[in-house]
Amino acid sequence: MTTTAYRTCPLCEACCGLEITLEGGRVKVIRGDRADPFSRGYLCPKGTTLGRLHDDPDRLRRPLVRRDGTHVEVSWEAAFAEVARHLTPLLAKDRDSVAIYLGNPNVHNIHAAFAVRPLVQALGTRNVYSASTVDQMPKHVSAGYMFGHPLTIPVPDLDRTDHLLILGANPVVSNGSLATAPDWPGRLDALQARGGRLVVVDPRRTETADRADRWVPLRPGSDPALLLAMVNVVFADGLVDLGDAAPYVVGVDDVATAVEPFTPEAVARFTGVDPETVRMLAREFATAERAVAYGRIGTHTVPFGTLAAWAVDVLNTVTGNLDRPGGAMFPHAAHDPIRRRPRRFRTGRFRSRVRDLPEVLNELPVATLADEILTPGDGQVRALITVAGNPALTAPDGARLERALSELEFMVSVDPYLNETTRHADVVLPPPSALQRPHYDLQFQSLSVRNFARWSDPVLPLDPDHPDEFRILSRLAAIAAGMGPDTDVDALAEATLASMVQAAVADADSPVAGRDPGEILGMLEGDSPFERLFDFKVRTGHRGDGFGANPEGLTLGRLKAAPHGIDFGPLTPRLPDVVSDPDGKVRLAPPEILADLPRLRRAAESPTNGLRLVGRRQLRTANSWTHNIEVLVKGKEACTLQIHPDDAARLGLEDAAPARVQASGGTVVVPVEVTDRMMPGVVSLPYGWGHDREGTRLSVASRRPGVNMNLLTSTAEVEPLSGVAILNGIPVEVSRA
Ligand SMILES: Nc1nc2c(c(=O)[nH]1)N[C@H]1C(S)=C(S)[C@@H](COP(=O)(O)OP(=O)(O)OC[C@H]3O[C@@H](n4cnc5c(=O)[nH]c(N)nc54)[C@H](O)[C@@H]3O)O[C@H]1N2
Ligand SMILES: Nc1nc2c(c(=O)[nH]1)N[C@H]1C(S)=C(S)[C@@H](COP(=O)(O)OP(=O)(O)OC[C@H]3O[C@@H](n4cnc5c(=O)[nH]c(N)nc54)[C@H](O)[C@@H]3O)O[C@H]1N2
Ligand code: SF4
Ligand SMILES: [Mo]
Repeated sequence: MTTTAYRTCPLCEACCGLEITLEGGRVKVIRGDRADPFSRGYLCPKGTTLGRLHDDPDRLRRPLVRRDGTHVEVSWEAAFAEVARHLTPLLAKDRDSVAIYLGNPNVHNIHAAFAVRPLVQALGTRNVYSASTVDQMPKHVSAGYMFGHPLTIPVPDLDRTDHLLILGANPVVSNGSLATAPDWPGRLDALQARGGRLVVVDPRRTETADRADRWVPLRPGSDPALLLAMVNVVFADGLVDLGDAAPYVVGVDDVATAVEPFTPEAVARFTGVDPETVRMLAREFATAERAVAYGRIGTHTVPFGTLAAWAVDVLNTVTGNLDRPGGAMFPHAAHDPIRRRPRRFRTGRFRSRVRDLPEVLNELPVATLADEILTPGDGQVRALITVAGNPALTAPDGARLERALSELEFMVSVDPYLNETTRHADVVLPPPSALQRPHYDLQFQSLSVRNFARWSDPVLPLDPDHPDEFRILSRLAAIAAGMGPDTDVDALAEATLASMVQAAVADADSPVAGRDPGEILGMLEGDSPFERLFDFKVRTGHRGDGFGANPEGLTLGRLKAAPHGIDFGPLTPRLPDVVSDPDGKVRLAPPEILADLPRLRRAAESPTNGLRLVGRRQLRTANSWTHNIEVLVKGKEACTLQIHPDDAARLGLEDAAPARVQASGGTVVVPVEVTDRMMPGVVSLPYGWGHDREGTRLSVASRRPGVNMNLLTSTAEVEPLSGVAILNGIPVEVSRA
């Protein structure tokens, strides 16, 4: 029997709607869902492989426990008992002795979105790490200081802008990040078709730069200097105009003073961009009807990541493009609470033990995880939980991190694969596949270029005896809370729900303020405690039905009745509503950020020469983990060192021949790809490769391993404001191998 199901793709931030044809309970074909109002049928090659990921024989179906060095299958009961046996005494003695690492797929997983926070709370450890500190943390920090909340991140209004300036992002390949938009290629075409301009700043002439009206190569790590020089020109030319945002913004004069030293001439040697180009970029941007700057990975995972994240929003603001159509706007997720409490953002509420690095968003930099494991003393990390993460390949200095993992007393991983990281685990708890869980984008609705909501029911049923990921994580939380391995997690979730309802009826800002908790509980929809928790969240959100307060509003049932998703239209201006700083203002010149400017000035005054390494993403792979799907990795060698022809000639390197790449972190040998895509002086390696380890179960990936570029990155330095690792602009030496 042939059936059709609709589901959001969980593999990247574009959140495409998929149409999945099933035959006899197996996925036959996956296409883009043309009835989806947001993605309109778009998908990329990865989206077609969810069935293959589900059917992958290497995907774990049963828990593994390590016995005498090899992983053997055990029952769920035995696996959880093993976890409890090891974690309970460690936690009883010192909660900080157990660390947790949360990887990227958590943000695409509604079960994790609900279950991870209770797990972290139950652990009560300071040693919380995540992929955010190899990714977007600088943007959270700058948003926190500027707008009051680290999740108040403005996104480019892609569909209405006339001038899009992209720095350090390649959305034609990555499909975008911190800017959810299915079909970036189509949306960029539309921009140019309506007469708009696309400018790309990147040391590599990327697939996005190929479509641009102008490609501006720059030296890695220098984006904030370029952006501040542009702001300098905007002030010098009298082009400052804050538009409708003016009443809500403070600190414009401080910015004017702060950018004075950053003239186009002063930063030219550092950025490699000549002053006339900077002036032209600034004037084009400031005089465009509607313009927006957008920066991503290449601007964040660098020594001045927070300054770059901030400078992007400063440029948008002083040119009148903050919170206006075609500029940088604030999405409004359907489940957002009706009112957000004002608070003042700060970091450093606690610090890491070994290197004294500040906490940011209640977590510590993953760059220091190995230090915490390997350095003896009080508070040493002895056990690690990983959930959907592969830090052995994705964190800096992977070799040292792997050594640290091998020295742990105990490690448990919630992960569907036995890979470079989980091979170190004593217990591996595999979740069901993505097609076996529901989907709803709790995070990406807040980063989306249109307001939308889409719920997807599971496409395939759970396998007998296989708990869903919500229950797996809840059971870990119960163990961490000292309740033992056999807790009834459904009863636990119902109890959590009851206390959430109690809190809501007592909260004057809640749409259910003053109501009878029993009545609210009785009205909840959903077939499982998880669904009821979700229903409660959506119905108390600003588009929710408020349990009768807003009868036309959303409920789980209404979302289920709209499998293609619901489009709430383009973004609308909402600055006064989103600024959650206690004084209700956007702080354009946060002192915490300005304090880092002297460091940038010093770097700009004495730029260093030498080859620099940057990373790149590839359309057919997602971070480090879809490499076990044959159709995604077959064909031409993908893991190559891209280098400009002049550099290759100078170093005696030939196309396709192996080169040795050396950095302070380590050495790799990798085939060369000579290409004028690279600017001279900069080389590029893809990231996510290095599948050549013993003890994994990745039969396809291990045949085409590539090299791990994070063998070259170092943990010696982190970006001081956000703790993000330095993954781009790495000094390297390249020679023939
Ligand atoms: N040099 C360099 N390093 C980088 C980057 C770079 O550009 N250059 N990029 C950084 C960025 S942006 C990121 S986000 C990080 C990513 O870093 P990580 O999150 O550590 O890495 P992923 O490759 O996304 O690993 C995902 C893991 O989750 C597992 N998984 C997949 N689906 C599920 C699921 O449904 N449930 C569970 N429990 N597990 C699942 C996979 O098997 C895999 O082990 O890497 C960072 N590292
Ligand atoms: N196909 C695919 N899509 C993905 C992913 C994937 O692995 N594969 N990963 C997903 C994840 S987790 C994320 S976070 C997003 C990331 O999405 P993007 O931010 O678009 O990531 P990249 O494609 O790595 O693009 C980073 C660009 O920065 C450039 N760059 C490096 N250093 C500098 C610098 O100092 N300045 C400037 N201006 N540019 C620099 C690089 O040359 C590269 O072109 O992609 C997501 N989408
Ligand atoms: S762009 Fe590709 S990987 Fe990303 S959501 Fe769409 S189909 Fe999935
Ligand atoms: Mo990421």
